[in-house]
Amino acid sequence: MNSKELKAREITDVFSFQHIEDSVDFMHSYGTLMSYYKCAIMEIETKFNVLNVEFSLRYDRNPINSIKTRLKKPMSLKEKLEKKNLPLNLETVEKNINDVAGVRVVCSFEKDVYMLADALLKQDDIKLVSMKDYIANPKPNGYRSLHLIVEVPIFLANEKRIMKVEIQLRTIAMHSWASLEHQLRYKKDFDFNEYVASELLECASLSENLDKKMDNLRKLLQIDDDFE
Ligand code: 0O2
Repeated sequence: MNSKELKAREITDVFSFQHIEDSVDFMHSYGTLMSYYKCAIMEIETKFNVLNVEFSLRYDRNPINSIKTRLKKPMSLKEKLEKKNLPLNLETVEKNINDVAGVRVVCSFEKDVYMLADALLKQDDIKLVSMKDYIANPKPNGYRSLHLIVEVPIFLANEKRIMKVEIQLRTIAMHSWASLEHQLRYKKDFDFNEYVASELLECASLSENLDKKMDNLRKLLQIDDDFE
């Protein structure tokens, strides 16, 4: 099976069909909706790349270390709808799942997280749907990041569509903690016990200290101090 066939199999396995014609129609609608989300991801990614270029011209450093994007997998969509007790169809996906399209921006300093979020939210085609500041208020397990759900327009040949995108902004230290914690949490046959959880919490506090120390160095070296 090639990768296209594998993807089609994944979708038909998750969304079950009684008739083959239903599945053909559905695959088309699913592909179309996902392509809209991909366009929204491209819009947001470009906006961050533009901000990165502007900032590096002005201050000779990059606030963005890396950008990663993803579309939520069919199985994750199904699980999320089940958790919300909602029927599994494309209308409920578009209406109720805010993170079908995801953009993760890894920043150099904590200050950059807020600077980039502010600069994006000031743009007149972006509408903030919700914000969760897990940097100011970390999750009990130690997770830190700034989460935004935004609406962004995409312009097609004959229509304009407003799409939702989840943006996660975090520093390199926050990202390294979250990536490793995620790996451990989903590791098969691994006993995620209280000891592991408390060690991870301590690592989260070390990572927070690292961000603070790095920020102190940035201030000491007066790097882009004048940026408002
Ligand atoms: P994936 O594969 O990363 O997409 P909601 O979307 O509002 O219904 P929730 O859980 O309230 O659900 O959203 P929240 O708190 O904003 O977090 C959603 C995403 O943040 C997760 O996506 C993770 O990417 C990340 N995240 C949140 N908490 C943690 C954590 O404790 N550890 C790590 N490593 N990441 C976290 P998904 O859907 O879980 O998966």
